[in-house]
Amino acid sequence: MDDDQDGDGWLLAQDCDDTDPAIHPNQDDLADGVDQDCDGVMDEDSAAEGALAFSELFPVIRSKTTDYDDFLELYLSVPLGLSGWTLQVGDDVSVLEERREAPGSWALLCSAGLAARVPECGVVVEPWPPLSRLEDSLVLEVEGRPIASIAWDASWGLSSHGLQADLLSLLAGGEVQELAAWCEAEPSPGRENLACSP
Ligand SMILES: [Ca+2]
Ligand SMILES: [Ca+2]
Ligand SMILES: [Ca+2]
Ligand SMILES: [Ca+2]
Repeated sequence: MDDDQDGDGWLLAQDCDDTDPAIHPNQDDLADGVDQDCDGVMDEDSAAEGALAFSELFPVIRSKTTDYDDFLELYLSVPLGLSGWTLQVGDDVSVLEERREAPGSWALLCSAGLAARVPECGVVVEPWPPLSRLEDSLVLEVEGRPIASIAWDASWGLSSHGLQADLLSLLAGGEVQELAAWCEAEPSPGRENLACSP
């Protein structure tokens, strides 16, 4: 019986892909959405601060009627996988699980319930954090390293809509800006944000 089909020296029990010799527990985990080192956390060795940014926030608001209540959107400047990452909202810590690869540069983070209804939701956050506490900050971390963060700002004037980052400001100078121009907006989950009008 062949216990090491790909010949990388790791048996099936430790090798999370025994058909690919470039995947085993001794590998560096590259920024590519694949867990090369089989630890259940994606891309943790290569994710650098600023590699992604929050680009939309839609907390629960009772007056909203859209299907997309309560989601977060991230803009990814490199094709990072997010499984095993953590999201801190205030004192609450949740774990991310990627259900499908991000289409293009956008990752949509949802509760398990919303992900079951809305196919664009690619990353389940468990448990879904209470985003309605407007005084909180949101910090996305991998293995204790913060990669992206954002803090609620009262000047955003959150009322009947959610918030989006102005894409042109978010990517000013070719780099992802952490807290660029934000405005109230209709939801555009998993799609390019429109520019905030002046
Ligand atoms: Ca193997
Ligand atoms: Ca392997
Ligand atoms: Ca890993
Ligand atoms: Ca990887």
